[in-house]
Amino acid sequence: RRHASRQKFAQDFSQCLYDFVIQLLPTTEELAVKEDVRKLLERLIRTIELDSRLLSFGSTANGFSLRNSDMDLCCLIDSEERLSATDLVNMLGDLLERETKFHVKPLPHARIPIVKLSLDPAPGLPFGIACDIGFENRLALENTRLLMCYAMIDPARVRTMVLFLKVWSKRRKINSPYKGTLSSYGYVLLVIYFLVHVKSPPVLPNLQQVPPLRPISKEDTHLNGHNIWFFDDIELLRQRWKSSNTESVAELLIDFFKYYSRDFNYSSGVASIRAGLLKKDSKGWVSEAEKGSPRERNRLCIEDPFETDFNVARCVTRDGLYTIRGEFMRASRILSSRPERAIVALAQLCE
Ligand code: 3AT
Ligand code: MG
Repeated sequence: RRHASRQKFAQDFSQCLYDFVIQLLPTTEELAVKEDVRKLLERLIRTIELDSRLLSFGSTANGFSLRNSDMDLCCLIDSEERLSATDLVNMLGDLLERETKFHVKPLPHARIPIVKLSLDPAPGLPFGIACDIGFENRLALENTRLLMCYAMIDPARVRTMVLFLKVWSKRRKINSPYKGTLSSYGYVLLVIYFLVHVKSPPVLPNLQQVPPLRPISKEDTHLNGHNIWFFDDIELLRQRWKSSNTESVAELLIDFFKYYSRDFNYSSGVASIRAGLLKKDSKGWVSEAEKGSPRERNRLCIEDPFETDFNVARCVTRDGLYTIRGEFMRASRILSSRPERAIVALAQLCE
């Protein structure tokens, strides 16, 4: 009877998750407005740099976008002689200020120089638009493409899990790197790590380890010294790769919360979607707090798939991690108590 009731709950909860996530997807109208904005900005940028392209990355491009999510744009310049990112940010800032209705905030001296733009809400655009434009951030375009490929292998389970966790982490207020918690990008990597390396049998293959169909040269696989190769022929992969894991999205989510509330070793482990579970020691990512520094860098360690010396979770503080783990435990508790109705569990989770 226990087993049957667990099955029943998982089935209902899966359906609730699908229904919940669907109504949070961006409308086609919103997507069209965003694409128009991208084109307009691209036209303007070309008056400064003729050979430039403006590409979308982040959630608008990887299939993990929620309604009203911000736009991440990256400007690529194909000409040989180009202005520095700092000059570009200043010039573009001035231009957009003059020519458009956007509120413009150039940040020429940030670690990655960007121009921040926003548009006030208007009829037909009830939440306005927030947009960041960066320059030459080719690694971000590649990691966006990697996440998109993972989403496409098993959209029903992967996208539903990721989108739910994004909403959940925002509602529970544990999705702001500026305040010591984790970025959306970090949560997505935790989900993929879990589906590739923790679940057995795995739900997803490791796209960075699938052998290439034909030999490829080093120039084709490296960007700024980082190996960015991954298997991206998704059509082929969908024909050949069939996961023998048949768990429902609800079962996977319940297990996800359980794993990150009690099984993942936060003090010594590094989650790497490229290489599985690694050790902080072996990457030299020991907590700076332990070395007597007030700056806390490596409480939670998530390796970037390409920039492997970069800890995506470096902004997570001791308190931030405590809060995040507390939230994983809370979610796990709610789901294991299996309330009478799945919809109640969902509402409680996102309270
Ligand atoms: P939202 O829908 O905006 O919440 P998102 O998927 O757009 O989620 P982010 O805004 O966190 O995710 O990040 C946008 C992209 O920027 C994702 C990734 O390509 C890049 N990025 C973000 N944070 C990092 C990071 N710490 N290291 C490397 N790339 C990053
Ligand atoms: Mg974003």
